[in-house]
Parts: sequence; structure tokens; C-alpha cells
Amino acid sequence: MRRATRWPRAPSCFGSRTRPDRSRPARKTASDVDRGRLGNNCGMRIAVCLTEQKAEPWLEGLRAALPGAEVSAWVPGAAPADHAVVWAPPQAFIDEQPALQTLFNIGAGVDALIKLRLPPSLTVVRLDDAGMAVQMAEYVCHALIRHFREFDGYEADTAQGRWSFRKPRARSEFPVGILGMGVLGRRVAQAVAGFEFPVHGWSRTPQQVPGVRGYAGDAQLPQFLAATRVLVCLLPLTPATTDILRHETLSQLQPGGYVINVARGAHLVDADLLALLDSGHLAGATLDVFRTEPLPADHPFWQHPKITVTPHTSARTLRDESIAQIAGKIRALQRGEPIAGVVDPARGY
Ligand code: NDP
Ligand code: OXD
Repeated sequence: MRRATRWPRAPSCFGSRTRPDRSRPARKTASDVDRGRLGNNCGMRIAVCLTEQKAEPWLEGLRAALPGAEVSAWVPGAAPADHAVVWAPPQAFIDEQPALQTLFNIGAGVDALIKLRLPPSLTVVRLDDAGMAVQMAEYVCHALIRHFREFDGYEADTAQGRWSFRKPRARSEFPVGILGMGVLGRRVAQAVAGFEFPVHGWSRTPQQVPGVRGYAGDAQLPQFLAATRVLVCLLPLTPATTDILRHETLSQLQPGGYVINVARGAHLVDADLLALLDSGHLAGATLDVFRTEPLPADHPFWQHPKITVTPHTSARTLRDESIAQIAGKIRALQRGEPIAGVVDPARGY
């Protein structure tokens, strides 16, 4: 079994450690073990465990942002770490790291983490914007405006050398409904409202967003859907939101409805979308996320004339911004301050 690389200790150290959540039972941490052994405060350990991503640039960035911390890529049998920076880690990582206090996810969605068996004392922290919200606003506005202004039709015409005009459409007839008014949904709502589309927002608890008509909870979902023609999904994937884009809900959209799914593939029932596109109730869809990624070569979405596919790229994790945010949160925890983006395991996001 390979051992984790042990990095030389840097001369500077973090001061006294304060647990992020005093309501939690105190656990012996890797640094506590080190302090006992070495009689000093050096040695905060950070493990990096990233699926489908190169670890090296993250290691370098975290080392530069947190001098004094030992930052290493996790391998089975590695020394216990205090914090971890992860994307879709295997269960073995969690099981082998009982001293972990905090799991920093390098994405906003924590569905891949929440499905693991996590010790109740472990704090999961998601990325809180970190440059993703503006990207999401760009993506959604692009998809919305491409559909509303019929730029796809113009592209098809001009490709054939045809100089043609379409009748201008009223934006009041294209109300946009955003499922999920969190960090990303609110930024998207603001951008869409800037183009003077009517905007509706649906959340679990009531949210006040200027320029947005708010709806909350399952009881107000039918009202929200009936008010919506272009539906944007920006919900976290939880048991309550899985399959939320299904025949029953999508058929409640206004005729000529359009679906933009930028959250998770499992929000959408693929066959129900295809049936509603083929029946003509829905006019089209732009999809960035899929039940299986990469989207299998034989999936009907690829060739469907009313569907635009992008490869899970609507809001990319920006490494520098993410490292700065995670390092800032680790420092805040060191000072005993609260941090944003802590996941509530009961809610699942
Ligand atoms: P947040 O946690 O900030 O916001 C989630 C929103 O969804 C909140 O408004 C919340 O309501 C609402 N919500 C959650 N559950 C329900 C429910 N059962 N009923 C009604 N509303 C609900 O998440 P973000 O905005 O940061 O991110 C949203 C999702 O976007 C991520 O979970 C991820 O899956 C996806 N994503 C996709 C990316 C891509 O590249 N395609 C990139 C980044 C994220 P309330 O306000 O009441 O809590
Ligand atoms: C995320 C994502 O959740 O990129 O951040 O999908």
C-alpha cells in the first residue's frame, strides 16, 4: 500500500485551533495528535481527493494559500487529515479519515457527497458562488435569448444563404420561472430581469428577491408553473427534487414552454421531456446536465432538433477563486468564526 507523501513542515504555523461548531462532540484531530507528539501547533493536514481532476494544481494553490499546512493528495493509507478538499471522493476516503473535521466540496452541488456514509460530526461545505454565479447567468441568458429571439432559426437560415426576418415576439409572453432561488438562482434571476422578462422564483422557504415574484413550497408549485413559459432548473439534487421535471410538472408550463436544466440530470425524466416536445406542448430545451455523463452516444437528446446539449459546462469551478474561498473559510474556522456554505445533511443541500 502506498503511503501519502509527507510534506516538509513550513516554518510558520497556525495559531490555536477552534472547532467550527461547538455544539459538536470534540474529536481528536490529526493536528491534536501532532501537537501532542511534537509539542507545538504545526501540522494542520489537508487531504485532496478529486475524481476526474488533476490534483497537482490544487495542491500547489492550497499550499501557497495556507503556508504551514501540510497539503497532500490522498492515497489509501494516508495519514489522517484535519480538512479535505474533494470532488466525488470514494467511500474508502471517508472511511479511512475518521479525524476529518471539514469536507470542502469543489462544486456547489453536494449530491455526490451526501450519498456517501458520512460521520455525523463531519461538516460538509459547498462552494458558495466562487465565480460560478455569473457564468450561470451568462449561460441561462444565452439559452433564453437564443430561444426568444429565434437565433437558432436565423443560424439555420443564414447557413443556407437565406436573408429572412422573423416577427418580433413580446417578452411579456415569455415569463421565466427559476426553480431554486439560492446562490445561483438569485444571480440568474437578476440577470434575466435585467433583460425585462417577467421573472418568477420557486424555493423551499419564501425568498424576497427584487424584481422576482416568489413562490415557496410544494403548495405553490402549480401556481409557479402556470405562470412560467421558460423554466430554469437550479435546484440541488435531493430526494425531494429528483424527477421534478416530469410529465406532471412540465405539462403545467404555458404552451410553447422551454426547459433549461443546469442543475442535475436526475431532475429530469428524459422520456417525459421527449414526449412533451414531440406533442408540441414544449418548444425546446437546453440541457447542460444528464443522468449519465458524458451523455451516451446513442442518447436521443444528441440528435433531437429541439434540444441543445452542452457538456456540463454552464458554470465551471474556477480553481483560483475556489482555493481562495476554501483557504478563507479554513482561516475563519481557525479563528472560531462561522462560515457560509455549510450543508445541512437533513435538507441535503
Ligand atoms: P443553493 O443551495 O444556494 O440554492 C438551492 C435553492 O433550491 C434554494 O433556493 C432552496 O430553497 C431551493 N430548494 C432546495 N430544495 C427545494 C425543494 N425541495 N423545494 C423547493 N426549493 C428547493 O444552491 P446553488 O444555487 O449554489 O446551486 C444549485 C445547484 O446548481 C447545485 O446544487 C448544483 O446541482 C447545480 N450546479 C450546476 C452546475 C453546472 O455546471 N451545471 C454548476 C454549479 C451548480 P431555500 O432558499 O428555501 O433553501
Ligand atoms: C457543481 C457543478 O455542482 O459543477 O458545482 O456541477
